[in-house]
Amino acid sequence: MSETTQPPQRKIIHIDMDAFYASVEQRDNPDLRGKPIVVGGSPEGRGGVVATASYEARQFGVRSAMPSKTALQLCPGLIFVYPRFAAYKEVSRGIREIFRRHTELIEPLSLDEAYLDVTTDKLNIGSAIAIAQQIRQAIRDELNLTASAGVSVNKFVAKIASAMQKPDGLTFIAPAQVPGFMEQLPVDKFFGVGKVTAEKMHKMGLHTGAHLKALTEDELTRHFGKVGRFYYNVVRGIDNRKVEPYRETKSQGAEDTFAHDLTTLEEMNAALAKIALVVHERLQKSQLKGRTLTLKIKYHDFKQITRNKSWLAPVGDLASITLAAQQLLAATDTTHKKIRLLGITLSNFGEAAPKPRKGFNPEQLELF
Ligand code: TTP
Ligand code: MG
Repeated sequence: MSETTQPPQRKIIHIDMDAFYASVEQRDNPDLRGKPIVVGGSPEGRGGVVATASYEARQFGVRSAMPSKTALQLCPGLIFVYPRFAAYKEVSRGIREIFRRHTELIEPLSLDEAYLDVTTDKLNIGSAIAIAQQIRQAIRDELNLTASAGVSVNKFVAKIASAMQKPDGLTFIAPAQVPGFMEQLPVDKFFGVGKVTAEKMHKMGLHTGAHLKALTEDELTRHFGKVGRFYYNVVRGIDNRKVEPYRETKSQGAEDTFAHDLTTLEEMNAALAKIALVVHERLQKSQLKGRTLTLKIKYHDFKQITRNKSWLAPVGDLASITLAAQQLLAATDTTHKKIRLLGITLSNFGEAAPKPRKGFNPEQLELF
């Protein structure tokens, strides 16, 4: 690749709602505003952990994932609120709609958090800082909530930046600042998860990005495995992970092209039973059930037809899938035409929940 084909420097925004569940509760119930509240857990302090705390409660040291009992000890007047997930999902849809005004390159990490790539933006605003401000303003005006934003050249820096001036803040780390920013970063912050890794680093005398930068790529991979290479790059401000939009699974299926064309109904039914097994397994993995089954038939002359069956309630069990496919097949002309391919697809899933991808786990990353 010649130097002139270098892609432009990316503009990445990370947006994260402030005290998300708690803020939604305070928005919807004026009695809770300005007060220390938590969502989740139990007021008797008998059990359970809190999901999140309002910023008023955080002043007492109350935090996410803290046992209710501890939270109550820190803040005796603490108000416990039962979660309303439907309301949080609704807000989540709302913020995504706002993001979509500027880009389709949106990667949600959870209900309240997403990366946006605005290297090019729909409204030609050009400035990632201006876009982030407009998004924050729209969230305030239209949803009556606040969000914090981090703006920089890659995902890693943008995510850390968004937490730096919470709540209701925007932090921009300019390209020229990125190397210095990474060098001063404490390793624990740096690696988000990995308490164990952070401890290991501390024991090795590694406390900041600068310490990591002093190690060679070989040394880093020797001590930390494959992810060492990620560390090597990211500490130099290099994080080429793309913003990958979450795409909802619209259909799930499998098909088989046969070595010899099938001529008898018996063979065809046996082939469908095998394909149904694969489809069933895939549906189970993605935890989906479909209301429509489509059978695809390709004949030896390459002509292709499809037949559908729909149910009122979603279907995902092997027997129903196999039977429906075989019934659809039986209703076609199977006596005069040889078949070279059969396929089964399930679709019409309704609303599928996005896979939880909360947090940053470098162990699971595709490394450059
Ligand atoms: P976060 O964005 O981590 O936290 P937050 O939005 O409450 O606060 P802030 O970003 O201002 O620091 O998580 C978003 C929501 O996810 C949070 O409101 C509740 C839920 N959550 C849990 O249920 N358990 C947890 O351990 C965490 C961290 C979050
Ligand atoms: Mg948040």
